[in-house]
Amino acid sequence: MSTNRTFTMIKPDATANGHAGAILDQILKSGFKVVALKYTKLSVEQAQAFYAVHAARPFYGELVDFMTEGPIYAAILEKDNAVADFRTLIGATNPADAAEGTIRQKFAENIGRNAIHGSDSDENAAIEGNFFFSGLERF
Ligand code: 3AN
Repeated sequence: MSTNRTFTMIKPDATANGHAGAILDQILKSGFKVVALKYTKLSVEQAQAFYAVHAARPFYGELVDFMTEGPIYAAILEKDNAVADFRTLIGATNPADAAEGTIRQKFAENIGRNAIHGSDSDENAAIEGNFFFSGLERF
């Protein structure tokens, strides 16, 4: 059921800083099940396409540079109310505003280098999951 799924990336900052294991542990302990998971590195073209919705924003170039600077973990996750519950788990976009104990409060550097992505709607969760994973890669 797509309404029970979300998509995430552990971004290059958190991956390079060795936080991926702790972040995955917190995700799993919060009740999310892994449907698909891969360790990969986005090309500039892939990052531009993934963030095309932000193409007009002033931070777009910076965002593409950041998201292509190193490898990431991409995953589809399953849980009741997945999109909203995952946004709560990761915290506000700006880690300075993120609630205590959230992934961004614990692991993010700043609003640009903010450790983790979480889909903002069921529709985008499906689009983003399809961007990274074929049907054969989901269990
Ligand atoms: P979220 O990831 O919390 O849904 P969005 O969709 O507003 O936030 O932004 C997408 C990504 O763009 C963020 N995860 C962050 O990496 C980057 N971003 C957002 N706002 C800024 C900003 N003011 N400066 C630099 N990067 C930003």
